[in-house]
Parts: sequence; C-alpha cells; structure tokens
Amino acid sequence: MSKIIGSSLPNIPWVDKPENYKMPIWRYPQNPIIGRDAIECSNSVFNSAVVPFKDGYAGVFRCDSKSVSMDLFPGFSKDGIHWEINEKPVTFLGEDKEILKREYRYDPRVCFVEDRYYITWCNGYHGPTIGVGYTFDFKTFYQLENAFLPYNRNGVLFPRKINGYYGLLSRPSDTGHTPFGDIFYSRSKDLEYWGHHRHVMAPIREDASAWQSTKVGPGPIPIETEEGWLLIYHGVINTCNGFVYRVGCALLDIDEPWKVKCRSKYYVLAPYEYYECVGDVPNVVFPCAALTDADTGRIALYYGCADTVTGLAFTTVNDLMDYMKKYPL
Ligand code: BMA
Repeated sequence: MSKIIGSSLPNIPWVDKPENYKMPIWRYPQNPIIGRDAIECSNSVFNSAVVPFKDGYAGVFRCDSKSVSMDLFPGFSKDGIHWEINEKPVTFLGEDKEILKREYRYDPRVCFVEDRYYITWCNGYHGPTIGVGYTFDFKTFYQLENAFLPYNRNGVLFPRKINGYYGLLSRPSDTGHTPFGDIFYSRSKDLEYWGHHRHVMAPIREDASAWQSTKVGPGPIPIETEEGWLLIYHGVINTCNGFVYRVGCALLDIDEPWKVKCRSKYYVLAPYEYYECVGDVPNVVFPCAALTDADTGRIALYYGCADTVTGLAFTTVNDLMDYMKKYPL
C-alpha cells in the first residue's frame, strides 16, 4: 500500500472504478466536464489547472478564443465538476512592464506552496518560455520573472521546497511543435534565478515504449508519497497523422527528484473516447492538474481532450503504483 503525504480532501470529486476495468485510470462518465464554448469568447477550454480553494475549488483555465488567441482565465467551482469561468482573462500586476507584456499564455499549472497559489504557464516572450506568477485569492494576480530563456514549455513546480530550494520540472523546446523533449529539474532559492539543472527523463526511442518515443513533458504538480514523488506526465509519438499524446507515470526520488525510481512502460491513459480522438487537435489527452486526498489515496485528474474540451478522470495512488510496478520500463 502506498500513501499520499498531504492534506485530506473529503469532498474530492469521485466515481468508483467500474467493475472489471483493466486500466488504472477511469473517466468521469459525463465527460467532458467543460465544453468548448464555456464562455462567450471561447473556441476551446482545455489543458487547465485546479486546486482546492476555500470550501470548494478554484482554477486557471486555458481558453483559446474564437480568434484563437491563447490566454488564462480564472474559474471557481463548489464541487470540482461544475465550473464558472470568468469571461475576462487574468491580468497580472508586477514590477517590470517588460515582463507584463502579453504575447500568449497557455497550459497553466497551479501549485500551492507555503502561503500562496503559484501559477506557471507557457509564456510567449520572443518564443515560448515558463511564466511564473502567484495569487492569494484568484482575483489579483502578480507576475514574476520568466523562469528561463526561450525555448521551454511545461513548467511544473513542486508543492514544497526540497532541501531548501523551490523545485521546477520543465521541458526545453523549440519555436514550433518540437519534435523532441526531455524533462529536466531546476532549483531556485527565490523563484527568480533557476539553476542546478538535472536531467530527469528522456523519451524512449525503442520498441519498448513507443508511445513516448518523440517527447515527454511533466503534467500535474508531482504528488508526494511515502515512496517518492509520483509524476504523471505526457508522452508523444509521431505518426503519419501527426502527434498522439498519451499519459504515463513515474516515481521520482523524494530528495533528488531527477532520479527516476520507476516508470511505466504502458501508458495509463490514452485517447480512446470520441471527445479525446476528435477535436481541433485529434488524439490528445494532456493532464495539467490532480486533486488528491491523503486519507483515501484518491486522485482526480483534469486533462485537456483533443485541444478542445476538459475531461476529468480518477485513479488512486495504489492503482498507479501497482500498474507501474506490474509493467515497469
Ligand atoms: C503541445 C502544447 C499543448 C497541446 C499539445 C497538442 O505542444 O501546445 O498545449 O495540447 O501540443 O496539440
């Protein structure tokens, strides 16, 4: 039995695993939970991040507009399933106007560390890089310096300092649709200067696990367990019809998170359902957030479906650990 180290969340959205279900992650039967036209301007609402907030939940949502401009929108929910998303995007306050200039913003992650909710996202600054900001209330948002030079995507913070440093996973990239990608770990004393970069994991270029042969990138905030950090990540294969995005999991060392202790050979979630296979970008499942309940080991996973709508799925820390150990790389 594996245990999550963290808070209890008795009202976590939850549906039991269907009987005789073979996969470690199962879907909310009424998926998608957020449709593409959830707000007036939106063409699509996907790759978004949610956290427990007050007596319910809050989040930062990626809404691409009907002019296909990518931006971040705050949202609120009582139950984690039905969401009210603001019609207006986040505007950031900050000390340096240069940093506040908006080119595009997408694929947010939200991470509570110490006393506030940090937001990291793919931020356009002469190419994609990792934007960093924070909020206390999901009303007023502050932007800090970008974590890196371009080009980088998928900045994912750790929920506590590790050996006195903030930790960040990311995936260096290029200006386009990046036909490569490894996950790296970086650390910082002040959330501004990042260094001590360490390689975490690479795509698997052979037959052993071809679904993750082109690139891999971190997904939700890593989940602290008694055995290490449970990382849910996306893996990509290039096909004659373009990229296919699936989901895998790995276990990282608790003190040296660049050391991979275990990694699944089989994917744990893949585009099977219609809304995952058909949309603006077909065959994409892209996880960006996970709610956890330390008492039960339950995990509610939020993921973008076909770059169009938002899905919800469920698993437990034991389901993922057991599957990873049954089918290790
Ligand atoms: C990645 C990102 C994601 C997107 C995915 C599939 O490079 O742009 O936002 O979901 O491609 O199109």
